Amino acid sequence: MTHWIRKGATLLLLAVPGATLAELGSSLGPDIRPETRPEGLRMAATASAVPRPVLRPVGLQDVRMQQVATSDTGFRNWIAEFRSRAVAAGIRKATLDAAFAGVQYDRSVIKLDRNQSEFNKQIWDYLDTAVSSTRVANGRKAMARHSAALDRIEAQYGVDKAVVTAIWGLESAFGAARGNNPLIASLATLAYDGRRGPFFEEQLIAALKIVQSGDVAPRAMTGSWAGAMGHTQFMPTSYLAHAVDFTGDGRRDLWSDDPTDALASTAAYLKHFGWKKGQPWGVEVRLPKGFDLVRARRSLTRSPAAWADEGIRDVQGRAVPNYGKAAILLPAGASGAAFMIFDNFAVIERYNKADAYVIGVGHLSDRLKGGPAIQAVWPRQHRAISSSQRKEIQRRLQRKGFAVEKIDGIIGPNTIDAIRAFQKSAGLSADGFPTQDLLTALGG
Ligand SMILES: [Ca+2]
Repeated sequence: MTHWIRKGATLLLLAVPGATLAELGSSLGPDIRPETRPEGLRMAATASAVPRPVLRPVGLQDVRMQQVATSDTGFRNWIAEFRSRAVAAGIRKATLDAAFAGVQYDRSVIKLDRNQSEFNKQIWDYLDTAVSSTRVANGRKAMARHSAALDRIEAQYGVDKAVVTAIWGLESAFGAARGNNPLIASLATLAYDGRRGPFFEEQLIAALKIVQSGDVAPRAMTGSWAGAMGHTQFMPTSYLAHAVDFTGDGRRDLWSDDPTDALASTAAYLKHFGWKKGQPWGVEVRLPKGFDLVRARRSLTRSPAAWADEGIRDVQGRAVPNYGKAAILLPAGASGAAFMIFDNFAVIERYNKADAYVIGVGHLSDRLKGGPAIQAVWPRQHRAISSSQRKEIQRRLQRKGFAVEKIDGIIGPNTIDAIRAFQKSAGLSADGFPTQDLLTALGG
């Protein structure tokens, strides 16, 4: 889990239209999903191997105006106050003494937190990295190396081992980039900083509970700068809720070289959120000419047979088997790939809500199993659009009378519907995808 998400904290947006917002923690990291997930998953951190589909916290501008607190004295005072809140939450004084020994305010963490790109990455650029030939090759080796553990994990949780391995690949490059920031210091710095203070304070309390449980020594508790831990980048609250000791040594160990507990914890997490055994995340499909693109939306689900009746087939021209109800997703709009996605797509979203991330995990898992690359050609001529351009699209839609709830630069379902309504009225393909061309078509 890498990305971050935080609760309540900020939302990040993704570039991909269908993608709505993911709250990620920060940009490249861990994830955690805020409110959608009770416990929050992780989000993560930056160190992850794959740049997360980018996200940028909403409200960054405001944040920049705030004075960044950097006073070490202020940090010390904050810790003193925090300790009483932690004690009230059940953390023993001895645990606090051990965990905070030598902890210092870490300016680099704040710098990373503020350093968010204004541009979202286009999905094809993200997938080039997320599912590169190197990652596929490394993933196949990792799967072979850990096949015994992965088979046992799949048997116990019913979650496709290739999906678990793919998450591992995106979160830490199969363990190569687990993050070596001291977790307590990073979380305390972010909690003190206050931009997403309550979220990070909750994570800090959870981290202290982990230390208190004896699963890991404070100094061995490392992670991404935003608090995502170990091979599959669990945030502390997700750890408390879902981590498992699969090796049977009495510790839920996400940090050591052996990824077994981390992989099992990820499978347990996906199972908890409703993974359906035997169901794919999605299947690349081709749409028939004349398909009404407004029907490509998450809220419209039909059986694969019903979609086949409309002429939707897999890339080999076959009807998709009946894996359960499915929606059609066009992550890059009218051009580029189309996917028939199933309920398991939403389960992977519990790791990171960005469409690009979920497709990255799903497609990498397919490739690990020997599947082919995505067949469609992406519209690589489309340049990424910035947050201010997304806001401008919303402003122009509003001016033309299309209902946009908020000018926030977040291309969520409401904005997508407004884009589609405009496109229909202008005789364009109603794919709801924000592009530079759309901005131009909307006029000044
Ligand atoms: Ca263990």
